[in-house]
Amino acid sequence: MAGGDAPYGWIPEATIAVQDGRIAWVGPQDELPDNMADWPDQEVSGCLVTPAFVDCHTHLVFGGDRALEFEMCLNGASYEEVARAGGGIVSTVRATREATLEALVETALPRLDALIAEGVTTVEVKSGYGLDLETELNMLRAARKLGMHRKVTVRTTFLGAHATPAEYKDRDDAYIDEVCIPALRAAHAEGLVDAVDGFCEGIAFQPAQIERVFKVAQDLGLPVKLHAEQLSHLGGTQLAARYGALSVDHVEYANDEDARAMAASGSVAVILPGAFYTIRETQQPPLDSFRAHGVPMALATDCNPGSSPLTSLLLTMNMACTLFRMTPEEALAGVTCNAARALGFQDRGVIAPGMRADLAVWNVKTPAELSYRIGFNPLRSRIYSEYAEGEA
Ligand code: DI6
Ligand code: FE
Repeated sequence: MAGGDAPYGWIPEATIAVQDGRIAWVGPQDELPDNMADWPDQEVSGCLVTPAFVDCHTHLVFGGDRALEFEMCLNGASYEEVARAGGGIVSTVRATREATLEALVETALPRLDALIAEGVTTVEVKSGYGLDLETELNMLRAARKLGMHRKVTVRTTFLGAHATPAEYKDRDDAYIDEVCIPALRAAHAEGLVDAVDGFCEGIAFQPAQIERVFKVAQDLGLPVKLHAEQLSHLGGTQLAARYGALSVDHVEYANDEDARAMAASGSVAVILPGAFYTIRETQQPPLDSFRAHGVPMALATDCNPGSSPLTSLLLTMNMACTLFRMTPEEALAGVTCNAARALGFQDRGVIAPGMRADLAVWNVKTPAELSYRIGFNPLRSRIYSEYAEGEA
């Protein structure tokens, strides 16, 4: 599987030459350059090699879980009753504030291991369940530690503008100015932030409030991304495009004008079927508009304890195809090259010379099998190129 004109960029009977952790050459095995012919080789027959997977949108680090809330809802409780009973994001905030840094790492590792078991080598992890300065920093410290405990690349995203905490009830603006922005500055000063995100939604923050956070991100030289148009159309996508966002995520309620703006800004549409499925949303993201305007589409688990307790990119691919009619070729690009682009990486997600040798070897005959199966993991092996220094 490499960049090229064939569907999926597929090269049958291919050879991939690797040197110092990077792809040196890829092509039909009978065209291997002579100067590489005596390189040590590893024969893998009857399988498919793809770029290793990238999960570009996760909330992997958090305290507690929301299983009880799940049960309450299925026993007929309304979202409001759940919230009054202390459920929702608020309950995760409480558990996350009570957790030690070590506990945040220990509870996230099994979720990360589930992703790694399906060929993931790069994962994005957001803050957003602390909603006070120290806990937001602790979440990002925990995210950084995940990359020391496992052979993966971790990208961190500051999401202080995820929700307004109870102590700032009905004082959203004060929370943005007194907690969110100071926490962003402190996290950046500690080297904990690779990008800045926000939740632009009626139940969270208005575009003008998000823009105050984006202005600080811009001053700090940090790229932005945004949870936008998930439950309604608030105009977050246009704001994100104005700030050249790496990605706009969820986008169920985005429209053709939004797709046009994203194409102009080079933003990636990150499609999150796990949340659509869990909250039983009915509005589908405008895939035809993204296709028509050439907006790259990525897929991610959005792993979080409330709206998407999902730790499988393979199932995410199947959901995107079955629920949104994404093609298997789009789905594979969605968890490789487009997901890498949503994180600002240019050195992974494609098997091509100069790219990191982050690879996944699958016991399948065709790439479509990766999206076709439900709850089956055909991974044979995962190759993480820890020797590839820096970016290409
Ligand atoms: N959108 C979502 O669906 C999650 N956050 C967001 O910005 C919800 C997170 C949770 O319910 O814990
Ligand atoms: Fe999310």
